[in-house]
Amino acid sequence: MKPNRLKERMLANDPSLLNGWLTLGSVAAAEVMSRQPWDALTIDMQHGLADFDTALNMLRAISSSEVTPMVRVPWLDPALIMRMLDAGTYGVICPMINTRAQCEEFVACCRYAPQGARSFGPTRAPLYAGDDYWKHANDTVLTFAMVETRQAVEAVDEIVSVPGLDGVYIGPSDLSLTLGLDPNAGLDHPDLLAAVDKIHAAAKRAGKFTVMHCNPIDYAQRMQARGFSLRTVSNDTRLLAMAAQDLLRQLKPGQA
Ligand code: 3PY
Ligand code: MG
Repeated sequence: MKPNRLKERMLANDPSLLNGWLTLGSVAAAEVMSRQPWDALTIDMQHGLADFDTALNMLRAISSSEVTPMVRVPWLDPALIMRMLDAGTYGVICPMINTRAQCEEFVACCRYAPQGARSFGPTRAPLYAGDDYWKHANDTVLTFAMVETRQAVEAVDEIVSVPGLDGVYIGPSDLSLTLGLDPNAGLDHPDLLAAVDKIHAAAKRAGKFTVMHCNPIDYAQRMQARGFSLRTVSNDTRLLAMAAQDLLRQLKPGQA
């Protein structure tokens, strides 16, 4: 089976790993992004614009490069999680995991028996991964539970102890909301940072990876010192808008 380069680099504790975030639901944007030296690219099916067919074609675009393809599914929905796995994603990020039972259900969806309850029928995955996909998928495909609520922070030790879970993915915007903070402006609030540090410490104690979602680029720089396994930085929509703004500021000073 084609190795999961992201997993290999995370296991090697490479501190520089970056994940790009695809919200536009655009195959062309996914293809362009996959030609940049990201370590992983994630198709956001929760808040992004991709439906199943588009996400499938985005996976095809990404997997014609060396970048590891991942998907954030819209919810803890076994049917869609298993379809995205069959479509060949090498990582699944599941939002709003608040309890150990939800985490167990999520991981079971991603693992073939005897470890889990994933149904067999990997239609596209072997075309990308190789014919022995089914034998090695359990150890290769990454599972990340999003810890992004006050409730999840309180249950974090139970969540991270689920066997087969590879790591936690911290969503600072939802976490801010449930802590009573501004989801855009509260990113450096001490209460949020204390919750982030608690999640990170629990994951480390359990031997799991931690991924931090960083929308602003300078936030990703500030977060590097905290030693996350992977940082998600910005997204395709923002990058396009920022590049256009920068161009217009140069060519139409005073107007943009
Ligand atoms: C959050 O910050 O809540 C996220 O889900 C990141 O996309
Ligand atoms: Mg969220």
